Amino acid sequence: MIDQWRHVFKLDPDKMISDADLDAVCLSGTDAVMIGGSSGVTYENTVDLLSRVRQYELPCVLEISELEAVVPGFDLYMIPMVLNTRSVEWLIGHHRRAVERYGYIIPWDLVVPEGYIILNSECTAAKLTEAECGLSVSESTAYAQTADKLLSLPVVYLEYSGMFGDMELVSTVHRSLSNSRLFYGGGICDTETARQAAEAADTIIVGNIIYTDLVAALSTVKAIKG
Ligand code: 1GP
Repeated sequence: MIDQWRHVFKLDPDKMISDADLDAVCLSGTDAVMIGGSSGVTYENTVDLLSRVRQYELPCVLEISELEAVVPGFDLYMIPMVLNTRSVEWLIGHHRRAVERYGYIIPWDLVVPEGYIILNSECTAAKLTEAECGLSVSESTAYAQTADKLLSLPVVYLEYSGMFGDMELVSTVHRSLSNSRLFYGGGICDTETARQAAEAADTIIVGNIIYTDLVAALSTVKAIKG
């Protein structure tokens, strides 16, 4: 399923979205909706958002950041493993606890691990996971290749959440990958940033602009699909 995705909207269960805006997002022509956030994600707000998105036909996947907020009924479960964290917890620790507790009911065929490389030190995810963000191009590429060639992760995710990233770095990382798909997220806010990011990566993830300028958010789909 993820191999065809070029554009994904990421919705934060902790943020309000009206029915009309959600309707526009789900009918925009995007390839999927990903539900996830770095703070304030609960079982209740995740169930609520899933049931609203489920009224539409597009795939809806959960990016897990909070064990207590794992809800059944998603098409896929994306599992971030933060490669440039200083804490083993965010690389493998939380994952070990989740498997120990829920291993017997985990639908493994729906699980997609993502090798996260967080590059904006100001974003909530970077602070939460104690990510070492000041990476050079070669260090970022080496992390990506570790994910691709050593760990065989299906997705490498370059996360600049809140700022538009260095597209040369993204392109260089992209060229270094053999099998992993490259997701890019961060600061996509109009047709131009969407087009540039889509040229540099396989899949672009559009988040915050949905909540601040819906028309601009919808234009990011047209930029790469239309
Ligand atoms: C966040 O990568 C996504 O996890 C999207 O980032 O909110 O900056 O669009 P933005």
